[in-house]
Amino acid sequence: MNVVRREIVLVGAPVNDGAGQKGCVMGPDAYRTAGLGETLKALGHSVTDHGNVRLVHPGNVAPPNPVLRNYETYIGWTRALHAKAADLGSSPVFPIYLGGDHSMAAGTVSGQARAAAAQGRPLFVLWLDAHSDFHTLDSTASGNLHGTPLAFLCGLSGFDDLLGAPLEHPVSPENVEIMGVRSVDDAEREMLIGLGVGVSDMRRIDESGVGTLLTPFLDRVREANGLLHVSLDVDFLDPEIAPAVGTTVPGGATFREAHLVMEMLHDSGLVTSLDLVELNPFLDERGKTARLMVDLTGSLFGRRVFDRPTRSF
Ligand SMILES: [Mn+2]
Repeated sequence: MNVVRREIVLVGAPVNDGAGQKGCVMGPDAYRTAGLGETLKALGHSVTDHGNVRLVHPGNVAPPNPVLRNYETYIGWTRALHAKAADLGSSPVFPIYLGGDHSMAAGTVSGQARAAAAQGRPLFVLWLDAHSDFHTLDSTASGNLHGTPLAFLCGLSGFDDLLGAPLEHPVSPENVEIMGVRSVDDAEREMLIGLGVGVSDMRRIDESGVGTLLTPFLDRVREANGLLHVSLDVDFLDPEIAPAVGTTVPGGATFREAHLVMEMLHDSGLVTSLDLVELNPFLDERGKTARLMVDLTGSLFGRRVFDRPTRSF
């Protein structure tokens, strides 16, 4: 096995207030229980667990839209995770952020983007998800803030409370590829098209295959000497194989499609940081989804899927 040894840092982000239901708070410990660290060590990498990041309370901030739920903790988590990611991004480690609902990516990705800018390199983002998470604070109808981080990260307006100032280093919308989507609201669709965000929905995956869709994106990252952040939402996967998520949408990525994405990402050598988000262990079936997410992470770090003994539960 030819694996480049990486210095991996695990960072727990027990964020739950962006989601519509409870359970993601247990995500980081479910990954630890499912053997994420051991899996990565067995592949020859070094692994350090930094434990869980703690929420920073921002004080009283009035939400700009009355429908928004837990606005203050969105701000608090964004600031705490931004600081952590900006710090880790400036050192030669590979951070894996263990979520936590997807609102955490407002902090992790903006922090990585800050660190990338300090190195003079563009940050690219691969967003593997059933949803585009591209609502603004005005356009969201549910008020669940895990539907907004990608709009914030692309520099859309209205998010200045999150870091207390306008986002200094937004991700260029054309450097974002959303893959696996099958549930997009009209307001999001308009903004995605208008800004030129790359979207590979499930129909395009059905028609072309993930390999054909992923290759040109990876080529662009390489040509730009970019850094690549991958944000993997459990609901990217088909709910048959990954039931532990509060926002299941039928018709998601299959076992092999998901592993192929991870294997291609590994072979590219381009990925520099990773979020594992939206795992809700309360909805899992005997750890099945947590183990699948760990296995997929293993593929991203060099494991090949070959025969394995049948598991007995
Ligand atoms: Mn998501």
